Amino acid sequence: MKHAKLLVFSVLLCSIIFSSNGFGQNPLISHIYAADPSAHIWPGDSNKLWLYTSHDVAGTNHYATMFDYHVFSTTDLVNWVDYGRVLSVDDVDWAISHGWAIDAVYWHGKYYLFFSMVEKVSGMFRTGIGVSDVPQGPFTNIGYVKGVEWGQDPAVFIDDDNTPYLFWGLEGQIFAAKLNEDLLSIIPESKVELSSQLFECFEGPWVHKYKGKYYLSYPGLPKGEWPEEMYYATSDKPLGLYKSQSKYIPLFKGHSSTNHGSIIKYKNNWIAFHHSSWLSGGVFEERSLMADYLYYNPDGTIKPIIPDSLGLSKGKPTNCIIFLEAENGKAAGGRFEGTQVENSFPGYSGKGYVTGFDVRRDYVEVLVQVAKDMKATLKMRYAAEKDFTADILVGPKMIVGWGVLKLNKTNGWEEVNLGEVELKAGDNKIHFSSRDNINISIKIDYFIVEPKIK
Ligand code: FUB
Repeated sequence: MKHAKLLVFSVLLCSIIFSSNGFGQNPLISHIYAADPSAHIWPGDSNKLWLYTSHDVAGTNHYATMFDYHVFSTTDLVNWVDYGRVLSVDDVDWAISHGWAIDAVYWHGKYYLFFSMVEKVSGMFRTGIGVSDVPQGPFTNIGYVKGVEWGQDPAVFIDDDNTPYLFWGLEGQIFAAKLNEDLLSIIPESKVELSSQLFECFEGPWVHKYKGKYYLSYPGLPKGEWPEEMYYATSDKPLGLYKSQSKYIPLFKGHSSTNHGSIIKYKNNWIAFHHSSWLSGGVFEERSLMADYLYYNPDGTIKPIIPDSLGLSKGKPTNCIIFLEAENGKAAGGRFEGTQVENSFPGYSGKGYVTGFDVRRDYVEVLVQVAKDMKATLKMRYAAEKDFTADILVGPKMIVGWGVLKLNKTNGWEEVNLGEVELKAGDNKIHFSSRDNINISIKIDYFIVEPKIK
């Protein structure tokens, strides 16, 4: 309780420090440190906005420990869903460390995650590719893009004629090339280095189109000095020549050492996603997601943004739940043992559920990642033929044992509120098993964690 009060106090303090307007929407997501947001709206659902992000590990003050990625979605810029871990260095056989910036693309019916990780054998950054049938992942590693060396900070841009381009950049250089149809390699003769056309450029390219022009935005180092600020350049063609414009997110209060962002039009508004250190409260610390409306001048130049805590919801309190599919297992940092994934229950329309809790040691486990110690409400969707007793343990390493719960039989699928749990900063597991299981069919569909931030 004391902790919860402290947390509420520090969130309020942040709002007061960064704006006089109380609750707002920056930082955009308050339960997890995340950075490098890539925003997308996928074909077929213009109502939903997706964010693909990297993840700063709680308690670290540098980027060498970055290990995994998250996906978020919203349909109203007020209520958000965090789908948990969607890929980690552990799931990428060729990689060893540095889960840095990412992007995603919908291509021929599948969703591809482009990510930067350091390769085991060479020690250099590669541009990895993961694939999923659904936008929220998890993603399965399928290799890396051939022809790209030191491939940090990928951004994929599909032009109106359906040509796929890859942009990437690191340490003062930004490159671009056409991708081959399978996305797994670039067309070497199309490769260009754009750095000399981009004032102060350092890394993190992103391309969007406005009124027929290509806008290449990127974090740059003013006069070669940290921290980064956000700049842009414009061109009539995706591969340049680009004309340098100006900064569109200059230094602001509570910036982090880096910035990195994406620009997208959603429901008739242009939005700039980026990051800061507002949630960790310091400079050069763990980063948090930011979003601000972006406006153009009549001549097509971008009006500089001064981030404020009102953000996209214009001060309306926002909400983000963590939605964890039981069947995702190891791909999302979870596990199951003795149980199996099925999807044949009559009337079930999801991807899968976990069943087969035949003996007490059979279990399903999901991973919950948060920035700080916090309380949360835990919900679960399940189906059971009879009343039963469950063991549900929540904590970093199961050390915060939480409960033996009597759960009722259900009438088909039911989502139930299991009560309040304590989460620790960093990785937590939710571990479910059943005590009295003989002849009982139990099916677990998903868990929902609702962090109590405000
Ligand atoms: O988040 C890790 C790295 O920091 C990114 O790849 C860079 O763009 C910078 O934001």
